[in-house]
Amino acid sequence: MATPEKRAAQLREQIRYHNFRYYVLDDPQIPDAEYDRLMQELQALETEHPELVSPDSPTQRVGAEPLKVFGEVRHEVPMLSLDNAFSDEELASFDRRVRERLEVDSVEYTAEPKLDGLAVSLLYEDGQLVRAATRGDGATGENVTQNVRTIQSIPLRLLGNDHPHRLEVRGEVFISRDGFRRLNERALQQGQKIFANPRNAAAGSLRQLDPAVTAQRPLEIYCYGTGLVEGGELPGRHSEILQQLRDWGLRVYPGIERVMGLEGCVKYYRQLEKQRDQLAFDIDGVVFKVDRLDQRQQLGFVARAPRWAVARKFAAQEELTRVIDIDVQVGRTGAITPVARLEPVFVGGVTVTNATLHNEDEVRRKDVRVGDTVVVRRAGDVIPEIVSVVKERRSETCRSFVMPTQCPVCGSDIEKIEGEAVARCTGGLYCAAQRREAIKHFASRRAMDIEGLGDKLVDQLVDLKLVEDVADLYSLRPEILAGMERMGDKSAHKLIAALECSKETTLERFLYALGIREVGEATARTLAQEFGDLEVLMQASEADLEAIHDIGPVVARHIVNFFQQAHNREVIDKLLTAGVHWQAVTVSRHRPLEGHTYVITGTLSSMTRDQAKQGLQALGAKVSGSLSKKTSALVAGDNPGSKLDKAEKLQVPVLSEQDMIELLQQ
Ligand code: 9MJ
Repeated sequence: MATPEKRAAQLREQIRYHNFRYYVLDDPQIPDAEYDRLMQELQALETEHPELVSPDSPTQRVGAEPLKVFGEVRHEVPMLSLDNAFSDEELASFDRRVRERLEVDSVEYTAEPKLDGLAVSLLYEDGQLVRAATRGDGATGENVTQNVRTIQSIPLRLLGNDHPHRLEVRGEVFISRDGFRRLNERALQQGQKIFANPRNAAAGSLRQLDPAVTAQRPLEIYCYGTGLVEGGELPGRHSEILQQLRDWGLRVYPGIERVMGLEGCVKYYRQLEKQRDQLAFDIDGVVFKVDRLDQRQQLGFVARAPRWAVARKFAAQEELTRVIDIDVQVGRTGAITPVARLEPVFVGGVTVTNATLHNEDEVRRKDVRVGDTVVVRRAGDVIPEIVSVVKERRSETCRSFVMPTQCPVCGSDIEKIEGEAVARCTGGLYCAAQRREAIKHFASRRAMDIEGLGDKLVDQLVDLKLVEDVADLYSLRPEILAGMERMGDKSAHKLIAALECSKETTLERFLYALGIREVGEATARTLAQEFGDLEVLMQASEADLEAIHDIGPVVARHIVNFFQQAHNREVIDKLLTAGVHWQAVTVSRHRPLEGHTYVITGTLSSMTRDQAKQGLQALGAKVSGSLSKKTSALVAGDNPGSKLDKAEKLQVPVLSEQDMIELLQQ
């Protein structure tokens, strides 16, 4: 007779294996009743011998107490998002860029369905699931470990014993169409709110504070990649890594294929598009990824998406509805956008009541009139738009849109500059609509990240003149906030805490938050890195700004204009006085390689290509992936490939690794 300890281990091993057959392979080997008996025996053993319970025991999926809030997880390897391709042409450009950068004629891709769920990161240490997190903004996500543990298709312990010491697996958590239907049926029976679509249901379920609730939700996963890998190695191709993940008991979509070149991608896409409605779950496109990891490394990434992958989105979903009215919205920079108010219509998983018409020219081009029957499209999570008018259904009473000459919010003149598509309200921050939008932008996640300051609240604060500029936010008092609609004592105090917390920021976030025209996140970062100091930037001339790579005359003028306005300087002063602060940014002023462009090829022996790149950039150089006559020099490591020949043809100087090191040490 086995000892209780041995028997428990045996049972766990068996249950783990049958879980894998059932949830991952969808191919159970034993009847449910037999599985239940194994589970009951293990539960009985663990009740009798609590010291035998281990966190990765199959009985321990719902163990934890409800949380108050989710903790934060910083992703050690950022979770990138994907660039989209909305047409075959865009897919072809992606493939062309990849081939050009790699200097090859054809590339092998893996093709996988693009699930419409939530990206998650699963961290395994020595084969045990130790942490799970949502993607969040890609840099930081929420710790949802205890919820993820309740998802049966996610192993608490990997099969086999040849895993890296630390392995981060990434995938999409979702709810199948059938699961979604059952979930909503149950909600209806219990008089609860129903979910709009499977994606919302999955998001809502994963972000439950009580894991016992999550455990009741039919969440599933498909894994599609890895992040951090330490103490071990993975194969050199994405397709092989996916196979390895399957072997470790992780659930990977079985229909993922390796395809050759653009032609292979298009063929896979067409096939899946046809099968889309027969799949058990919603997908919104196909993801193509360069299969060879060495090629991926060579391609790198831009902003928040890798250069080696693209999501080819399916055609948008469309429905018919009627235009009830056309009026205009005033944006943060005064841009006047005509908006069609629609009879509510369910399209792409949500009820749509408004659609943007972009600008006056667009209204004319599409000839949309009040009363028209129109095709509305909602593609993925993109803003709904009117595709076309069904002219056959137009009646005599349909009325054309007239662009107002005065701002509907503040009454200031609307001006349209020759050659520009957009008309603007000239009211600036006198206009309540512009103030409102400026405040929303200031508070937004990627700017000052003030949690709990929602759009509706900003509207009230501006309407009641409690907040006239962004700095006024920091003098709000909890008693006042608590009196607002849909606010209470608790949320008021939470918001005050969030405001307090937002005061500690970075120069780049602060610059972005100010909402200077044409200064997006990337420009804000460049400005922070180049100037390092707000005061210095505020004194900069257009010429100083234009001297910076990436900043053109229009942006430079907007920046100088912004800081020249006394009003803006006052607001900045008020913000700093309120306690908004950031850590000093160190800038490298020694930029001897400014204006030079380098290309690096081949394998370096004393550093990685990334390190070399950073070294050159720190001295002001640009590092590019492709050679041209304008390239200052090619740095060639071992096995340099065709770039070396090309450099010789173009008469571009070639540096050895040693030459580059000497350059860096200058
Ligand atoms: C989805 N959503 O199905 C990726 N994804 O890869 C697949 N998402 C992804 N891959 C890198 N299949 C970033 C995101």
